[in-house]
Amino acid sequence: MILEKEKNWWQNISVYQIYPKSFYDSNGDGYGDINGIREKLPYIKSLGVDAVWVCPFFKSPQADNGYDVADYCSTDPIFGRTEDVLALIDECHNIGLKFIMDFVGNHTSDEHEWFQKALAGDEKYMEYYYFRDGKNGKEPCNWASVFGGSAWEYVPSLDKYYLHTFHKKQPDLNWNNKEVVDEIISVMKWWAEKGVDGFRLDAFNYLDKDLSFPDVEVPGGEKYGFGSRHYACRPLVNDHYRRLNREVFEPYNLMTVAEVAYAGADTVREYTGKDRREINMAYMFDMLDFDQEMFDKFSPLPFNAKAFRDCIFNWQKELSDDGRMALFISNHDQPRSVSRFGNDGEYREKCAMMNANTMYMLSGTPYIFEGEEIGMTNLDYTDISDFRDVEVFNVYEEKVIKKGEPKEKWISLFNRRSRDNGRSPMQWNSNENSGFTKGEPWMRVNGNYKTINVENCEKDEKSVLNFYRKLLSVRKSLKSIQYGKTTPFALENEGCICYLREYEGEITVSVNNFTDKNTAISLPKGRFEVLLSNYFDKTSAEGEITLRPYESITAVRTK
Ligand code: TEU
Repeated sequence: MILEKEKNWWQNISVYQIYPKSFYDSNGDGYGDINGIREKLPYIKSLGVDAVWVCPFFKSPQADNGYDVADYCSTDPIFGRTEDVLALIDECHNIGLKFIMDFVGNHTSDEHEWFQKALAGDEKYMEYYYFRDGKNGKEPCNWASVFGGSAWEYVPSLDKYYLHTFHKKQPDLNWNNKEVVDEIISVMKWWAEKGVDGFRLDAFNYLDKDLSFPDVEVPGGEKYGFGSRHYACRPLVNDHYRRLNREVFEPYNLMTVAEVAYAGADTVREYTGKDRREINMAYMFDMLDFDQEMFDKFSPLPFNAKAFRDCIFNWQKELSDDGRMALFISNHDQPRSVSRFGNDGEYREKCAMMNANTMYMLSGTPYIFEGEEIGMTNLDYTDISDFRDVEVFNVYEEKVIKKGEPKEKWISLFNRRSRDNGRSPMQWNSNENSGFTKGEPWMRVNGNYKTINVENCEKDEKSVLNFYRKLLSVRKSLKSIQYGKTTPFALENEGCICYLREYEGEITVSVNNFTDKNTAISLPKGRFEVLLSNYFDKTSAEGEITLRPYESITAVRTK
């Protein structure tokens, strides 16, 4: 029986996201692992977060770093054993952390037993995936995979194609087949019984496909087009959420957060609305997509604080009455936020703190990604052999090898925009390989690790790390931040992001200058006590104040 007070335990939490391969290697094989996470739990706890979200650690050929699952109920040997996972879950609970598991349900690996049986022509298992005949000797339709190239792969022995929204080693599961949903439910229950406290649902808004598989328009010269409107946020997704909620999420009192690319506000309110009983919160991407040409991460636009702010404030407004969103500035698919939304040179530390103060004082649930709390930056790689991500390799093949575009241009774009920026090893100290491993790291450590690392941050009261700790404790102490309404102000300053949070008379402001110039802004009426400041000198503020370059404060009204 779940006690009333235990329900909605997830409402005011903050989460720390771990990419296990890059977090901490406990056995010297060059890969981060489950026991490595366990060793670092005291560090994670010291941040003041309430839960960890651990990216996939299941048996996998690692074509997409574990997002290609070959067996949902066993652990890949590079990460350890399932006993280690269970010990990690226990240890999390012992020190008061919840454990959120990454659940990859849109696809399996092509090495999963189900797909292997399908390839062998077993009709039952062919129905677990989308196998279709070709059209005029070509793919069933012209959809592109998220990682580039066609979304269909031909299987000569069956003379059929199968759909893969992502990598060709990630065939999409057919959620129109009830047996597939039953299988997923039993796997989810298996983990719930083992003690996981919640699921991060990977690409779950892609579960319903337009089964007529229509061709889409393609930009001039390209062979494949972006079919997302035929597979993202379609109606059956709600039905799936409701069934999973009824049979797994509610009975086990689990927290759920689903990735929902391309979702509009109505859809997010549907998924996460209080009375809908679907999922608890949505993890949308708009706030990270505003600095690129439509759908093309490798066509970056210069950072524009106003565009960032408009997007943030729009979502705060849309979800002010109902629905809940994840708040994040980085993850394992994204460039490092300090390099992206600020200045990672002279002002690196100030900007890392400012980004956090901008995002995590909003309404929603903070998700802090490993390394962000010490201000880790984008990569400094010089050769394609340094990279590890399949998306990078596909794009490199297409642009440099096939089209002959300059290699230097693409390496520099990868250092700015690729997913690998979020995946280089965690920088623990200034020892060899940043203290991440005693062996050969699976991916090269960023060359700046001697300066940017946890150990250095621990020694400095004014470090990014200590700012994060303070921020999380301030967030917890203020009802206005947890429950309040968000109202923007000082909108005339287009380089600033300033807002007020208000709840039962408590008023808090978050004020952030995203420019390298002094900027005057007017605070709302009253006198404010400064609780957080990335210049560490202001104690109170009132009326018109001048913000220094990248200055950022959170302050609560005292009268
Ligand atoms: O990502 C799904 C997704 O739609 C994107 O974040 C995508 O990875 C990105 O746009 C490509 O540039 C999830 C995981 O977070 C990601 O790591 C996996 O590769 C993907 O699903 C497939 O499982």
